[in-house]
Amino acid sequence: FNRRDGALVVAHIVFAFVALLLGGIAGLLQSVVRGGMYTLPGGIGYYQLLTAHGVLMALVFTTYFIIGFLYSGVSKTMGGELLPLTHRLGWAGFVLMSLGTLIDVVMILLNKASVLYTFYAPLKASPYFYIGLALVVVGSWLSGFGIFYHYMYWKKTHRGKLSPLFGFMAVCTMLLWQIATIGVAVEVLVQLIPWSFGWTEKINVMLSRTLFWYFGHPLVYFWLLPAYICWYVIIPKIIGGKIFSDALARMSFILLLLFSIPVGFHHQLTEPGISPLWKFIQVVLTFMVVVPSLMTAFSLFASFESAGRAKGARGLFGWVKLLPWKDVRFFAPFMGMLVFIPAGAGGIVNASNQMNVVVHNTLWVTGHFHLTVATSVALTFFGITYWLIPAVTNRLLTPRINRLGIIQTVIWCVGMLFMSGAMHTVGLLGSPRRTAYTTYGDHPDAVLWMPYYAAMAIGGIILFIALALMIYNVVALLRAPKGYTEYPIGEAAEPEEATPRYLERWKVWIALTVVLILFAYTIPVMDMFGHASTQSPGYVTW
Ligand code: HAS
Repeated sequence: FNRRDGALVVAHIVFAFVALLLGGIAGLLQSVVRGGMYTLPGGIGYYQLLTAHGVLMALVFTTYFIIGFLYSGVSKTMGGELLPLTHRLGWAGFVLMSLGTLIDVVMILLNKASVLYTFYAPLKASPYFYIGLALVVVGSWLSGFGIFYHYMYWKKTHRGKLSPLFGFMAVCTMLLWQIATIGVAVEVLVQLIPWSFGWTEKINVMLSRTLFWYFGHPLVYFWLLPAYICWYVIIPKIIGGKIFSDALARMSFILLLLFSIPVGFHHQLTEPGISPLWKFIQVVLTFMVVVPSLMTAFSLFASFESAGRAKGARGLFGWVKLLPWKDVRFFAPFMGMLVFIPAGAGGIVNASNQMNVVVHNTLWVTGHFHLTVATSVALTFFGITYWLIPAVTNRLLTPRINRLGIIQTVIWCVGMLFMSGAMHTVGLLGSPRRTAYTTYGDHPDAVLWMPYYAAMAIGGIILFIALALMIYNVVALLRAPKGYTEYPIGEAAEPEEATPRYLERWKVWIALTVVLILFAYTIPVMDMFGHASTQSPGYVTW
């Protein structure tokens, strides 16, 4: 692997894991606080911890890991090295994002930004927190431009050729990100910064929440798509098989680009100020975005089965035995896939208008995203780490680290079973999310929730042990003996010609995405202006 590019990739991955460790400490503390087992010392607030946990794990860990991973794959599959401009943009993005992250962490530690990772109004943070966020977004745009530039150059120099699947998917992921972050950039620059500096007295809360969720939902697919890259492109190689269909894989990414943005209202189904018609339309679009995930499930099963049958597997499920269960590069992402089945089903529950009323703002939702992002996505990223770090640093994934990786995956799943299982159940019993430990004056309903909180805390402790082991593994990988580790890229089962070229007509896909966004948002957003009741002076959290 190109050494110069390897340094850029490793910088992102190491930063990601440092954020994960710090966020994990906050997570551990808050699970024991919520379980009533521990009281925070020195005036540290529950919401302060919750903000640190969400920002560091859900926003910082993911974004750094994803950009590092995408840059590695672009370098590997599109020419063997990054173009000088792409490389420079990658580093510029890294520096800007890191500056922003540093400012944000300081603000959170000073308790001047306990506004949770969703940071919409009316909770108000220090303006510097929002400035930090803006730097992170602009930095990530630079990194995205680097990938676009590299891809366009590749297309120009390979006229008529289909781009490598990894490169195509990297472009799609960053395109989704660029379009989605426009919403949050507008919210931060036009609404939050002027308001937190005191230049404007009041803020339009509905608009702030809407702009956030315009970004917030595609954000979860920005986390998911790189995991899908691993499932579609990397895993077939690791299991000794082929990518079931290059065309299907590209089509599922395009569908995710089209349908993951105009659906933010499914986070706002209980909010007044948005007409039921537009909520209904966005719920329908939400069900459309489930389709590419079902296609992915189909394609994965097909890849697994074909690989097994090619090796002589018999019977309906004989191929299951032939999967490389002892290889952490497969096992960790596989557990992610397995968990994604109930996790996705939970998402469909959330998206169903009537059932959303039952689960909204309860711990069920917290349970849902600990299965999706904190298990399916996180375990896949861990699985990638085991070969990515050695591949880009020219080191070996030793049998010992592989073994520890399998143990790490199992502990993570056990911890999550306790934690997320308890969250889902107690959520159905009505326990609210985002509330400091409370028995509501020993109200009988709240007392019933106590054993579930204890299970959540036990899960949190087990998860922290798994996290500590993961950090140990990352350090071990960085210091592993020198040698060659493969960067696994799968090949399509069908010849390249089978993939229709219209899948790379980006102008058409971007135009359709914009049309869908305008359709889903124009009228409801116009409705949000002029409602005096949506203007709030805000709530300062410190
Ligand atoms: Fe979600 C809330 C709906 C997917 C993350 N979601 C959240 C929040 C987060 C989040 C962070 O409609 C909370 C935000 C907050 O703080 O308020 N979600 C969905 C739907 C899907 C979905 C319909 N969510 C995700 C993913 C996430 C994520 C992915 C992160 C990565 N979600 C919602 C809704 C809410 C919500 C509402 C708001 C709730 C409220 O009221 O606040 C779908 O995309 C899910 C589709 C998935 C599938 C599963 C396919 C299965 C596959 C695996 C195959 C396995 C194999 C292995 C092959 C249909 C691909 C098996 C092999 C063997 C041998 C057995």
